[in-house]
Amino acid sequence: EWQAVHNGTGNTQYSGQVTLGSTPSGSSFNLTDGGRGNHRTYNLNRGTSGTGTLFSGPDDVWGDGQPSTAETAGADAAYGAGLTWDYLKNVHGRNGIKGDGVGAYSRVHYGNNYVNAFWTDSCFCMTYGDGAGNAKPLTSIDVAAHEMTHGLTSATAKLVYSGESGGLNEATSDIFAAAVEFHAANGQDLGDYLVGEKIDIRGNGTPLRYMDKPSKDGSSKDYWYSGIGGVDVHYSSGPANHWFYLLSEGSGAKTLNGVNYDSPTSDGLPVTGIGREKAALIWYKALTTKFTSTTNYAGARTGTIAVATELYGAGSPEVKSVTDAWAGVNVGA
Ligand code: ASN
Ligand code: ZN
Repeated sequence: EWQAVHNGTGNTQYSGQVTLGSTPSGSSFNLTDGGRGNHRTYNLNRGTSGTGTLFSGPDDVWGDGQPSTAETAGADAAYGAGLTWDYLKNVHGRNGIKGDGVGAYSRVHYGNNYVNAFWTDSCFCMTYGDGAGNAKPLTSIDVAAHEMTHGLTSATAKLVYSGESGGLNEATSDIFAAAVEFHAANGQDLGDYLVGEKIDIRGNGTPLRYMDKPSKDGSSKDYWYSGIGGVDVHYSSGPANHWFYLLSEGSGAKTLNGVNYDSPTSDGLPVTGIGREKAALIWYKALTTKFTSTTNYAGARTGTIAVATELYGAGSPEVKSVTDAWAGVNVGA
């Protein structure tokens, strides 16, 4: 099927000047990305329901980089959604969240002083607040990828959003948030294993979450323990986020793109990293071919070892690292 693809210019808050897919309509343009399943970006203008209005205008230039200009959050959200679409397609061969080529939509300027973002299955859409106080608009690349990945999880493993499966659901969103950010590296954002480092959601300059040592946030768990299913899913995600870091980069201190990491293991034994591309491929294949709605940490270990065995062979260094990384977060045989 032939589809016209048209590009405009976005002036974003977090990524500078970028190319955005847009659609000509009469003498105007709107923020519908024809090259990415007609993903649309809407302005809620502080409302909390419906879609508000599709961003449109005469010049095909979206935003000016300033958060006070309404289009800017739209440009950032559209860019993050496009990068996530491209990541799924180019890295995993997946055509959209459901694999059917159909785009979702984004809504920005949700409510007043709203310091969160969220995915909603029923509208197949993601929504962003503008932040409050020091907290900036939540439209950074990693937050966009995190929210869109909730749609991917809902379309695949359907990990129930409570207990250990809920922690794995949250970790899946953080893992692909990091993977998209690294894949998108564009000079301003070289990628990191932090979540929300650009939005100052805590107001003190620290990230929302740390994948190398999740407890750095004061709440997340570094290691699995029996009973972890009883904590908030944004904290029980810790061991899986930590597993992804260990598998990607290996254990111990490391500096990457100017960020210092410090990844200890629960057993004190070293883990050899296999690189984030292989680690993300293993998680993606486990999510889409092994995990079910009730997969827990033990099941995630079994599923990822099975995938690594299929991809790289029994006894491969990759299988050893996957196994060692789980042991490093206290998930054993
Ligand atoms: N921003 C949060 C998240 O995506 C919203 C929530 O708690 N579901 O995890
Ligand atoms: Zn989430």
